[in-house]
Amino acid sequence: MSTITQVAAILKTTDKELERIGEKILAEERITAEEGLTLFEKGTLSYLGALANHVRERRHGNKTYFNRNFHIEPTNVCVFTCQFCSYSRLYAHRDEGWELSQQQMMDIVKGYDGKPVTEVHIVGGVHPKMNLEFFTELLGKIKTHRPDLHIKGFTAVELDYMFRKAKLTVEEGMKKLHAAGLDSMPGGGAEIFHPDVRNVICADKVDAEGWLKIHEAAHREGMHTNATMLYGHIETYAHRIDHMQRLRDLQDRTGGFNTFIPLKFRNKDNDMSHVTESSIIEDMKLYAVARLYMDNFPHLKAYWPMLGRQNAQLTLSFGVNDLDGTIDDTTKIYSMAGSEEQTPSLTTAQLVSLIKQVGREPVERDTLYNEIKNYKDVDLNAISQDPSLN
Ligand code: V47
Ligand code: SF4
Repeated sequence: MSTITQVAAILKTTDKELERIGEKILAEERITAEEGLTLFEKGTLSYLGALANHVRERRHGNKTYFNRNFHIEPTNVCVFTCQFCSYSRLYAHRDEGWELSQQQMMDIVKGYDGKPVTEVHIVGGVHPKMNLEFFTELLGKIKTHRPDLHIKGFTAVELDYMFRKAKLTVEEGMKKLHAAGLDSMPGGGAEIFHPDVRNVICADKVDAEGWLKIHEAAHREGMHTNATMLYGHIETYAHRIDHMQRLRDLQDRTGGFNTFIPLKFRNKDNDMSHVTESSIIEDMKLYAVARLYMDNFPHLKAYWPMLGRQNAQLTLSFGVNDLDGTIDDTTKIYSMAGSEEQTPSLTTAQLVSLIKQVGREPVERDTLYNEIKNYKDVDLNAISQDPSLN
């Protein structure tokens, strides 16, 4: 059955309100905040999944993107006290954490010499001594060593702190980092924008307006950025819609966002351990509504280290068209919060086969979604025996 027939069949069996929203989506009309809320409240998994899959295939066909990247986490020492964070150590307890020197970070970069990675993702805690100067120097060193490596770095939370300490405006700070070699920004630190939730889970870091202002400045500088949403804790459906609405509004103004990345709250070893994690069904519904609501975001990403590999495969039927990357990493932010993925690293062959196993077309991309290689017709045995893909 084609997607269209499938969707049509489902639309017939549901209530009038859902049917009307579904028809709007099929006609490529934007849905309102109220309609988004209705999808969360009344949409069944199969209904939302069929619609989201239709939209995903309308945009991207069967393509599922990934990139070859590695992460650097400069420190887990952090001046902030986000309740959901299992990873940070306060400055007063910095002996329990780690702080990498520029040399140590350059050693990590040099460890990838000759390997076909295209991106380094740099993100960590907010350390009071790792300032704008420290990071502009680091960016310069990375670019001198490997000019073609795309540097995606720093959440709006880290930048807000750095710019304020350096007494620079957001625009001035962003120009400086861009000139030093920063190519784009990841989407972290967004959490839930609504103050009723933000003031409970991460009261002391940059607020919604500050986060959005930094991303807007990056877009005006000609850089692309991502946006996240930490979901599945104390927020309501209305808070999720409010969050997505603010992002959709900014995207209407700038067009600078590449990817929306819902991040599932994990509850191990943090101050929100009493909060039950969301079910897989709720996770899939969230991905589907995100695909339907964020109509001006080209890409929807599932971050497999947090969801687990099989659930990440499942999201590919609920609107997702990107699985981040091979990551090859010592990333601790999720393993410390209870993710199944204790060693978040996949070879290219493993990632390609995960995507192929669910009938999708693996496409290696760079950070800006330029296609590097389509693996549709590549034999899995050939991939696993190719040393450059391990
Ligand atoms: O902002 C922290 C999240 C984010 C927990 O842009 C948690 O490509 C779940 O933003 N349970 C940082 N999540 C990571 C991030 C990211 C990751 C991958 C790709 C990109 C991208 C961005 O991690 C934080 C916070 O929302 N986080 N603790 C937790 N217990
Ligand atoms: Fe610091 Fe980020 Fe953890 Fe918040 S989530 S405490 S800003 S490392």
